[in-house]
Amino acid sequence: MSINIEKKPLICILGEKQYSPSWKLEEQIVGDDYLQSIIEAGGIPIMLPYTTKNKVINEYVNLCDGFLIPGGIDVDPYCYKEDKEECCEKTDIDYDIFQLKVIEKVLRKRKPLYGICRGLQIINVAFGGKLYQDLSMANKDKELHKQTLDRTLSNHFVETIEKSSARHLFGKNIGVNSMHHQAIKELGKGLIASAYSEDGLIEAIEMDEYPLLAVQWHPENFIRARKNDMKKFFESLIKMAEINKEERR
Ligand SMILES: [Mn+2]
Repeated sequence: MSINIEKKPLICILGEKQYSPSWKLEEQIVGDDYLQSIIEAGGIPIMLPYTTKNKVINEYVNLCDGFLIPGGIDVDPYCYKEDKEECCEKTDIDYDIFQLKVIEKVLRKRKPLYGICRGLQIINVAFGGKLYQDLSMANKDKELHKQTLDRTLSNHFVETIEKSSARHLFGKNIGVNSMHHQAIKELGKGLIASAYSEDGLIEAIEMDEYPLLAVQWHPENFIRARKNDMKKFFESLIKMAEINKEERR
């Protein structure tokens, strides 16, 4: 059976480099839950390898119909004009530059852009926003947001704001998992905060009249546990990618 690429939208996920001690070489990876979620929601996942080469990024941005920035390491505070504090964990400025380039090019092409966890944070930074380098700097309970529970279980509630995409997809109150130690401190210009945690952190961002949605939690892990409420996040990305693809014809 052949896959009909004409019909299904191509969803680009940004890859990440990881050193493999057993093979003694660098590998590029994308988490399996992201890939499976995109497949289940009706898209074809494609990895954009971590590169800062404009030509390569342009080719992927032209090729793909929707873009997903996954979770990952901390964004270097240099990107939002702050000195790195000790509480900030591992960063990689080249990785940030790679993702910021992708975001800029995707926005210029007006293609759908979705983000998860670090994805939300780097999108916020791309719009000029700032982050808490650690939740201790926000006087928040770190355990509420960095759960010890299995990733397929929810750890706190979020409330979505009226008339937002987040409300439309998930309803007013949802239980979410939480694996972050950073969060949005200042919202980027042009972004809307569309969901808040019970202790007041921004847990979702979106834009008016642009297919952009990012969440601080990990919907992809719920899908593995067959909790299909979170599948709507991916179905929404694929729907936006389909609409965008149609409009370009
Ligand atoms: Mn959280």
